[in-house]
Amino acid sequence: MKVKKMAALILSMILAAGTLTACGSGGGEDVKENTASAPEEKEAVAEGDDGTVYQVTLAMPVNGPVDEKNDTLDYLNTLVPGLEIKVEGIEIGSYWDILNPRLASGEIPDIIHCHNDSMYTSYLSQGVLGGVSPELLKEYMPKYVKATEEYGIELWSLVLKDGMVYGLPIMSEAQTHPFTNAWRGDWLKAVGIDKVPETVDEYEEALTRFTFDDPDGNGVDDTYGTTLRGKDSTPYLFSSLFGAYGVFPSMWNLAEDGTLQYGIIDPRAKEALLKLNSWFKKGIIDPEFAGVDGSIRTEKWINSQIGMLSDSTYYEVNEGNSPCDNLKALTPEAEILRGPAPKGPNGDYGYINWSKYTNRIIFGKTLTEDEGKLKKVLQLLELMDTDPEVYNRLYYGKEGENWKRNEENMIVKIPPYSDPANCGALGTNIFKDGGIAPVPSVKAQTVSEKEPEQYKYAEEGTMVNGENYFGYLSKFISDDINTAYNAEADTLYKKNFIDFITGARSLDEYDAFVEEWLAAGGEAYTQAYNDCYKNVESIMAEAANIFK
Ligand SMILES: [Ca+2]
Repeated sequence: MKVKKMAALILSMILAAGTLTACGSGGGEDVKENTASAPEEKEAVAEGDDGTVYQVTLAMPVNGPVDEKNDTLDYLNTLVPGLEIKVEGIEIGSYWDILNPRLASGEIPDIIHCHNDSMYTSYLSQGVLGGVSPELLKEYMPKYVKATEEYGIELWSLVLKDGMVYGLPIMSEAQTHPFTNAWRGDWLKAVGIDKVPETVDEYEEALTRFTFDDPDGNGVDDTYGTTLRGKDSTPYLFSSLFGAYGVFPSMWNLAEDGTLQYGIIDPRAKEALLKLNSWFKKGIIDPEFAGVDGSIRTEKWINSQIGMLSDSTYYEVNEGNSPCDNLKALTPEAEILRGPAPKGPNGDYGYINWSKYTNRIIFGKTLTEDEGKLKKVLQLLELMDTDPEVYNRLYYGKEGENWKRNEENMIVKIPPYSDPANCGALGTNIFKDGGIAPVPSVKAQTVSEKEPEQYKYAEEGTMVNGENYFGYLSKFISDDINTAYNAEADTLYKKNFIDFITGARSLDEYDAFVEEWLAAGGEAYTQAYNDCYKNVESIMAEAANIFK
């Protein structure tokens, strides 16, 4: 029987509360909807060359205070003469709840940050959005278009319909290599292991010793090797272990006949489950894992209840993030090491990666209806997204006053601006939780020079490259198909995977489970996915053709 670390838990909760305050949701309703209007004084906004001042509205999700008059907005209004910009910073948790009724009533922002695929398809079909011709985009946003050529020109398929462009695809290189397992280096040393585990067998040995050899040296049997996100991320749970057997269960594989097949169909998924089931029986996986979500997982790590953080992002364990700072606040001697995905019996290994296709900035039809306004806004977006000086000013404030570069050449905020709660008057919270669509080179000059070292394991292995697994196709699948699949087949899949790991269902019945999944909607979904694959290929070809 494991002893619960009550004192540690309580301290963690206090720390978490402190972090919340520090992150500054700014206290409830005042951030619900911060409408930051341009200042009333007319001299703040210059007339454009056509003698007109166009009103422009940006809708952005925010998670911190944005004062009505703020420095970022004042600066934004100086960038392109003839634009008077209004920013609607809407609290991220209620973003769609607030936007949807407004759009339905015809109150449409000109620029909308869109991190929800189904909202995009829904707005598009409702006629809320406006399309821009690719020629106009190329003329007014040449640097942005050039950056997409380098990143992957097919990206435009995310915002393309019938030859018109309904927004900007956001480029996010970090999404193409996010995951890396993290280890407690001090625990490895304490149990006599002198290197970060690299194979399935070495993982098993370390997790076993973490469970039974008192790695924290307190004389109490109170630790496990690891926990898994059985509650909120079953399809991606310990994906690197599945990778060791050559298959990611919830990704798609191109079969020899040219069709896409869901990972769970591949019998190698069963091999990985057999291994996980044996580890569960051995007691080296947290027995509570079925109820563990992302935040409980992090809490167990912070409280030193587990020694390996699976499916962790490489940046999650950096200084400035809770899995690093809160762990070290409780256990100052804790050492965090990143490591490779476990190598399996046939030499396969690798972490899952999301694809390069991520979110969108979308255009309201109010923007595209007036070409004079549209041209100026495209110029504005070009400046915001491709000029590092403009980007840094909008996202961080003034150099030397609000931010500086550290020894790794990374942008760090100067206190008190490191706390978003103190940035209401500065206005930098406007773009902090969503933002516009900076090109990769602009984003790259803000991060640590050590980043490539931190994500190197995510790019290693035989299983890498998110595009190889077609997960991005769900961005193009209609809502009703996704909903129908999620209602039955996907629920059945998640329940059975947990049961196979715990042994509640025998893995002798794996083939029967696959049949049940197919019958419950898996087969129809596979067909829809394959149909989508064929369509998307032509949309991508069109995108590449238009923008080349
Ligand atoms: Ca112990």
